[in-house]
Amino acid sequence: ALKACLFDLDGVIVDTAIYHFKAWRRLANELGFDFTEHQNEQLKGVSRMESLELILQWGGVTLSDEEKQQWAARKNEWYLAYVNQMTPQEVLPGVRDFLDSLRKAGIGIALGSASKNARLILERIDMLDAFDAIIDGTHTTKSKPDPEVFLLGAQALHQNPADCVVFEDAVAGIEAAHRGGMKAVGVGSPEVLTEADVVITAFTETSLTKLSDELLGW
Ligand code: B16
Ligand code: MG
Repeated sequence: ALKACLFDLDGVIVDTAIYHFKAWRRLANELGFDFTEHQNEQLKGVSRMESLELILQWGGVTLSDEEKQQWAARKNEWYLAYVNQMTPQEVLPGVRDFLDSLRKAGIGIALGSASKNARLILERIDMLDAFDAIIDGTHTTKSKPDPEVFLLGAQALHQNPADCVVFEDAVAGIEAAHRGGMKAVGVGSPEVLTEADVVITAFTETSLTKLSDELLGW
C-alpha cells in the first residue's frame, strides 16, 4: 500500500535547473567554451562534481583536482546568488496542494535530492515544514542512479521501499527509485522518462486518488 512519497527537488518541487544552467554556462564561458541547454539536460540529478567533470569533458579542458574544487566553489557562489533571490512563488504549480493532500491522508513525505543546497532552497520557498524527512546531497555518498538517497528517505520515514513512490524529473532518478524497489512517477515528458511507471507533466493534472489507481490499484 502507499505509505510514503519521496520527492526530488530540482525539476519536481521547483525549477532551479535554469539557475544551474546559467551558473555552469558562466563557468564554461570563463574557461573559453560554451554548451547548450540540450547538453544541460544531462546534468539533471547529477551531483556538482560529476556535473563539472562532464562539462570539462565537453570543453576538452583538463584541470587539477585543486582547480576543480575552486571552479566548483565559484559555480556554487554564482548559483547561490540566484537561489537567494528565489521566492515562494517559484514552487511549481499544484505541488503545495498535492503535499497537503498527502499530509491529510497520513502519507509520509520526504525529500530525496542530490543537491547540497536543498535546505536553503526549501527555506527560500517556505517549504522546510512540508517534509517529514529531508535527505540531500549532504547525506549521500553515491549519486543517482544509485538508490541510496531514496533508501535513506524510506528509512527516515520508517517505511518499506515497496510502499514508497518516488517523484522524479531525471532519468537517473527513475532508475534509482526502481533499483531501490520503489515505484517511480516521472514529472516531465513521457518521451524522456520512458522507464517511469506513470508520467505526469505537472501536479495540477493529478491527485492522490488518481495516482493510487494508476499505480496498480493502491
Ligand atoms: P548542488 P535534484 C540536483 O538536484 C540537480 O538536478 C543537479 O543539476 C545538481 O547538479 C545537483 O542537484 C547538485 O546540486 O550543486 O546544489 O549540490 O534534482 O537531485 O534535486
Ligand atoms: Mg531533479
